[in-house]
Amino acid sequence: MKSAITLSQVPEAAGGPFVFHQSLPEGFSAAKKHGYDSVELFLPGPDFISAAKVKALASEHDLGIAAVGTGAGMVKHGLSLTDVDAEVRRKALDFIIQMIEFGGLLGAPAILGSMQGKWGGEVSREQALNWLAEALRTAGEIALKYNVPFIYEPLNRYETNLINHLEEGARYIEDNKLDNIVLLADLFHMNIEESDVAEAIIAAGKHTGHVHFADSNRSAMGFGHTNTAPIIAALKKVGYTGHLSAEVFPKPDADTCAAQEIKAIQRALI
Ligand code: LER
Ligand code: MN
Repeated sequence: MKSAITLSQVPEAAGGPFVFHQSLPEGFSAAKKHGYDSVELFLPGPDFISAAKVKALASEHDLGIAAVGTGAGMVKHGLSLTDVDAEVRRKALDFIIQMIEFGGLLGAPAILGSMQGKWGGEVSREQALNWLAEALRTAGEIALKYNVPFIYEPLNRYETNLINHLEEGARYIEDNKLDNIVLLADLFHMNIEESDVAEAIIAAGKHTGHVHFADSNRSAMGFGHTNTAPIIAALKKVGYTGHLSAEVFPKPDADTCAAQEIKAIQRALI
């Protein structure tokens, strides 16, 4: 398993669980200084910076790109794949496709988190899950052209009412015969929803493709009360070899947080 840390360039997400918010050159250099293998990027959109410039930064700092988030489509533009309005759904999918293509040029998968939206009002749960499956089918096909998967993230109940559990996500992928879709095990969401995080990872089996390595309070691992040993054992048991990525609050400050998280990742992987 490898380590990653989040770099955000989205002012609307300033209070969110992203560690470094300064310019990308400064963020890459901070990630390297702390000893991370890779960075995870949270950008305003696909045109914020060229993939070539990001590639140059990655190679200058000898860092990988673990993944690119798509949440700006929701926080900046209010786009969701399960919106009642077909035009909003179309724009949401278009935004996601462009982020897949941007990430694809970097060899990095894109993540679907908050842009999955919610069901309610005129939209039934069944309808929303059908729209989501259609969008995931398209996303998986496009990502395949770049030889990367597309990452679907079950979120806690306060952020979505679609899929809140990892195993539910695995069944959904299988029942809808979705190819090239992997799950994101965000340990913060799982701490809220799962009765046992390690067992949930084992139940989801081969489907986990990315991990947000956050403690119970969404601070750096070790600043909350998560017991990492059974979780790491579960990830090893299902053959997970991807990133443990620091999508956490920069508390008490970004540098202390980054230092704590890399220490926790290195200890967990011994
Ligand atoms: C995104 O990775 C995530 O975990 C969400 O909570 C953001 O809203
Ligand atoms: Mn997450």
